[in-house]
Amino acid sequence: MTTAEDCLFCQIVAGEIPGDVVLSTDRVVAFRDVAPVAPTHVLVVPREHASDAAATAAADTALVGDLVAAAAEVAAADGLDDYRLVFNTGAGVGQSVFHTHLHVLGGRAMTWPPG
Ligand code: DGP
Repeated sequence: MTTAEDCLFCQIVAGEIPGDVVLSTDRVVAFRDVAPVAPTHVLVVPREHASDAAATAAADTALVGDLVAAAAEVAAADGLDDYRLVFNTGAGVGQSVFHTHLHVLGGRAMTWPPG
């Protein structure tokens, strides 16, 4: 289990590892994904460490709303009317970093369902 001490995204939030930060508040930080899969691919993360969105919700329900509100700001700043928000939850569906993060994806056509 990833703890705050050995967490990559905690280190980006703390400025210990460089990140292309596009939004920062007292509660959340948003930075561009290092391996973008769309023209806009931003990760919105809570400053407070939790392993996934459900754990964040259990600890601080309003913080999930803060993530979504920040995602909307990020999308608007990139000129997006249409965008996709994704919380991967669990390795089985592709979660690879175990610090809650909301993917903001946009700038190209997308299909549904996802792969
Ligand atoms: P997920 O697969 O849902 O856990 O998404 C993790 C995302 O994190 C993935 O799209 C790649 C991104 N990522 C991994 N390492 C780094 C990093 O060091 N910096 C940035 N900006 N993104 C990273």
